[in-house]
Amino acid sequence: KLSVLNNMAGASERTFIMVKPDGVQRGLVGEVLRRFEQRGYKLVALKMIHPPRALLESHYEEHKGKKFYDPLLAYIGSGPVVAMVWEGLNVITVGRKMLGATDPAKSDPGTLRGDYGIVTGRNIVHGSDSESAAKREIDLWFRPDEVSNWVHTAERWIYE
Ligand code: IDP
Repeated sequence: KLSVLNNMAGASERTFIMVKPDGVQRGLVGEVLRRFEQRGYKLVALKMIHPPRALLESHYEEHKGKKFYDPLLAYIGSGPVVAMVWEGLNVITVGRKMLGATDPAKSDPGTLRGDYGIVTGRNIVHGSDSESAAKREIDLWFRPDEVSNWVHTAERWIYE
């Protein structure tokens, strides 16, 4: 029972993670999934989608007007992506650490971008950077019925 565990407060935090078109083309979908899954996070939504322009304009609205905006939308819209929602304690912050820095050259080895990327414009994965971004992005990419609530039977071995 969840309520028996001591350190599960906050374990329902969710983040939006996306394998970008380069990650899909390079066969890294399984690797991204594997890392989050084996860390102990719970996968609650997953789909492949070739994102329409309007969705990307909304997703990247904070970058509108920047010099990398048009190339960014062309890049992310160039093929299917794998969108997912992961749940667990501190998953937003820890997920960003698992991704590495925006610029793969500044990402530590052991991070996804640090292991598989070289340039910022092909940095393989996206992850929400705050609670408000996570909520906004999950609502943008998934309908409520596409997100599953399920009990992770290993959670008493993941949480104290
Ligand atoms: P983040 O994805 O690590 O949160 P943001 O600054 O929000 O980083 O930028 C969103 C995405 O835009 C980056 O992941 C990257 O794909 C792209 N991007 C950001 N800055 C540049 C740049 O200077 N050149 C090319 N692409 C960039």
